[in-house]
Amino acid sequence: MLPNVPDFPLVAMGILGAGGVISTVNPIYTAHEVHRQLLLSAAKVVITMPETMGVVKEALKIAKLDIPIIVIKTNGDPTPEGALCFNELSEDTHVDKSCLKDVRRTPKDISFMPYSSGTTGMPKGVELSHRNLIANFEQMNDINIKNHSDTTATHQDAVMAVLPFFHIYGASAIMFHKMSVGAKIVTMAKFHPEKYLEALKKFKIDVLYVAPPMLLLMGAHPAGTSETYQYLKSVINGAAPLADSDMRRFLNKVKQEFDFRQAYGLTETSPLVLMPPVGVNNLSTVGYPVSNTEAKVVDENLNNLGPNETGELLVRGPQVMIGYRENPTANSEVFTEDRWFRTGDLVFADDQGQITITDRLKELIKVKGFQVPPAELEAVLRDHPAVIDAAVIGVPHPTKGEAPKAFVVLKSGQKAEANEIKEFVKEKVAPFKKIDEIVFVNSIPKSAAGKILRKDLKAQYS
Ligand code: 4UV
Repeated sequence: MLPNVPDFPLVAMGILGAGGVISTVNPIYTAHEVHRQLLLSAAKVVITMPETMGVVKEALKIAKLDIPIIVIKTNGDPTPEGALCFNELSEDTHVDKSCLKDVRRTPKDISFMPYSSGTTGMPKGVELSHRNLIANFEQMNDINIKNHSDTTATHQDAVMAVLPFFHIYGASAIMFHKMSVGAKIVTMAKFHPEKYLEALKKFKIDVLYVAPPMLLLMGAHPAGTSETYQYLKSVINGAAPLADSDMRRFLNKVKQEFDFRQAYGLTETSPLVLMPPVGVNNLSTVGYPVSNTEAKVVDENLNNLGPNETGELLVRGPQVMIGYRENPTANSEVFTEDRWFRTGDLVFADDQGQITITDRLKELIKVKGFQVPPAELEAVLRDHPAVIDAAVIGVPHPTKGEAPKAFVVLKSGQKAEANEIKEFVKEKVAPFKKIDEIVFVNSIPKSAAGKILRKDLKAQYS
């Protein structure tokens, strides 16, 4: 449970070296959110900052767990009570190495377990094996990301790591992959527009990974000039759909030639599955399947569709997760019998097989590229004493991409203000998940099987 600090990769590689599994947690999560992940992942130790130690302690209490906490200190403050200090542990040269176990792992062993809600329901542990990740790094190399991050005798590429390492994008594409190709990683623990723009110039950042809100900011912020972007060689956008206008505004600011491409991926696919080759002309496409990856577009009955027909994207390849941890029901929903993985995204492929993402079939909401699972917010809403039922959908938002909108049914005879319910939710979830708008309704539209008919809500209220 860490922000992007330089110790993060040390912790990550240390866990792998000790034969452990890394499960990352957003450091702005509440105790309510953290306790769930602690239990689901059967955590053995928590590594965090002194600032978030209180939340971790509370989460451990709710989860009735008693496991060690290790803190990373960025100043000389004393180590908080009840914690071990990472900095002291890693500087201890008197460790008796003979007590370290000889760790043997196979490519099939789990290495990384971030959380994703997938197509439906609550966040689930995504089991990624060593092979999944290594395969994806090779696929990234193959699509020419490597050419932009080669370390030579005279040059070392510099990559900005502001996208969080706790999310698959920052963890895999930036932290692990960039270490594997010898690039320099410049970490930024908290996003601050001016400092970020200044850092691009100061550290001569030439490889940049962004999500749409960052590109929007880079195009519009007065502190971002062509000088700010003078070292850029490669910019890759992913995690959410990018508005054409935001992309154009940014491209107009950069006055030299550089490689701009959109990549598509998911937590469940380590993440990269689609990316255009260098020199793509069509900037809104996410290109073709990366090497050793199969992709197909299907209708609701899983029948293959032809070129320019929109349907769900299914993929198969060595980067596709082992499965959701201890969740056979969710696994049977996302994997077909012949192991095609259902992405829950609507796409079409043109005559050349070049793919464009058009919409999301799954219920997941993406706020600034971060996952907000409606089921999670609905569960919190139903915990409110005056609420009997609730449904949450994503609606377009000018800066965040999407924002959660809730439909709430009150218990008969009960009264509650929208603001009070919003506050109730705010206390239980991280700030980016907060509900933007609440609409009181008499009932939630549901299928015969009891599934919320989000499409109907969207059609009626969006
Ligand atoms: O599971 P997740 O939160 O994972 C991600 C991963 C993003 C990427 C993208 C390119 C990379 O090179 C990389 O390393 C990491 O966000 O959310 C997965 C969902 O996000 C949407 C889509 O709905 C996925 O199912 N999404 C991801 N990339 C794009 C996108 C994109 N380029 N355009 C539109 N939607």
